[in-house]
Amino acid sequence: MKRLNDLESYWMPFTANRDFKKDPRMVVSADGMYYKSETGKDIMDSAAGLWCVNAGHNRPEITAAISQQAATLDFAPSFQYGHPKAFELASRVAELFPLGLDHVFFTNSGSEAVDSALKIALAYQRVRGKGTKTRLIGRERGYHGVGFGGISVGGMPRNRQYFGTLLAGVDHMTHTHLPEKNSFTKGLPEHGDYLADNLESIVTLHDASTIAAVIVEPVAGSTGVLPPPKNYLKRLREICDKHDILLIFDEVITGFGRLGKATAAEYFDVTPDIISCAKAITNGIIPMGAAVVSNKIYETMMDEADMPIELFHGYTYSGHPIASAAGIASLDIYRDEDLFNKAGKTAIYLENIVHQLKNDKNVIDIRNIGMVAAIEIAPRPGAVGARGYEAMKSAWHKGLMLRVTGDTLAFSPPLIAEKHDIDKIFEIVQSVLKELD
Ligand code: PXG
Repeated sequence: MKRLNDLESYWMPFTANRDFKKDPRMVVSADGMYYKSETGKDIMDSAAGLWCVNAGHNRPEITAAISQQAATLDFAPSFQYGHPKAFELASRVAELFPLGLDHVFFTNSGSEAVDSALKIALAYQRVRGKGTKTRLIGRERGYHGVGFGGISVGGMPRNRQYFGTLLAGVDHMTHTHLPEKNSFTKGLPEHGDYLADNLESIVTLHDASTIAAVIVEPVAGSTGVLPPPKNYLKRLREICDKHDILLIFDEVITGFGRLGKATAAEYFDVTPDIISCAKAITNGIIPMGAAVVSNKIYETMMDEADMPIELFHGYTYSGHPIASAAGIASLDIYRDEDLFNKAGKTAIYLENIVHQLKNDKNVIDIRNIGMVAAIEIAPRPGAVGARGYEAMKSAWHKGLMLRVTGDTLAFSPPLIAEKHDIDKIFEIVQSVLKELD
């Protein structure tokens, strides 16, 4: 007979299922900077959930907004009908995001936000009479979620290798990771802005008349935290402008304060044509994402579309009332607590503390920007990722939830983190590193 609640029924995402189920790491509640494990142990959250719980866990203002919304309007059809909260949240997001990016297309995740951004880029090119512009350009080591669009423009080999031929007409720029020149840089690497010129080579190869858009993470996250070389993003913007190519920033991680500003676009003073975002838009409490598009794109679609429905795209849950309520409540907290500025200040402390681990065992690089940092440890010969995985398991037993990608330990604490929280995270990390063989 099948056991109820055995661990086998749930096929966990991006997880070593077999190993997890032998020794589960289970959390049952959360508050502020901490989870509580099944056994009642406090577990410090060094990753803001999965880079999303920017205001910390269990914020009563957000839970109240959700329950009130659920009791008032639990669902509203998103096609051909509206409800006020989705419009309100869209205006609030537009206000926070760069000037000229004033239109918000809601999705339910970052993957959908990326796919929506790519589709909007293609539709825009077609509607304005540039229908040959169909190619999409991503970058090696990019992560843009797990939809077919996202893995096609993405540059993480394992996320692509089992999934067939993917989208046609995609090319990739080279990544910007230059450890031999830039290791242990605090903040933005000095070297590598010239790598933006790789886009010029791609344009020469395919011709600009075939390219719709370029998509990059302003700071690559999932691949192991790669801040862009100084000036790289500005150069990318210039090349896109020169060739009439749209620039998409995937800000699923960087959006809503992670770098100490509302967006990475603001932080780097580079305005893309579309921003995909998700995660912290609702403080992670309810799934939501968005593609935030320029006035030029939106107005072209509204003015030139040859059908009453200007864009044949959308989701049952686009702008869901409860997600919208959670989003508004989250943005209220970010504003009322001046959380993005606080993050900018704590980031300086984080930079200092994380780089103090430079001489610890196996550490081969440390990178940081805003409230994001990474410690890269040397792979064990013949077993890439093994040390990272063991570090994650060991940290759990020491009371720390640690995000690991390969042999890189990635840190993105909630933006409410105080100095003593940062101290505690890295005390635990140091003791993990000490014991790791
Ligand atoms: N774009 C970027 C830049 C992301 O980081 C997605 C798209 C996809 O979002 P969804 O909501 O579909 O998962 C992401 C997601 C990690 C980690 O620790 C990163 C993500 C998700 C889970 C774990 O590296 N990023």
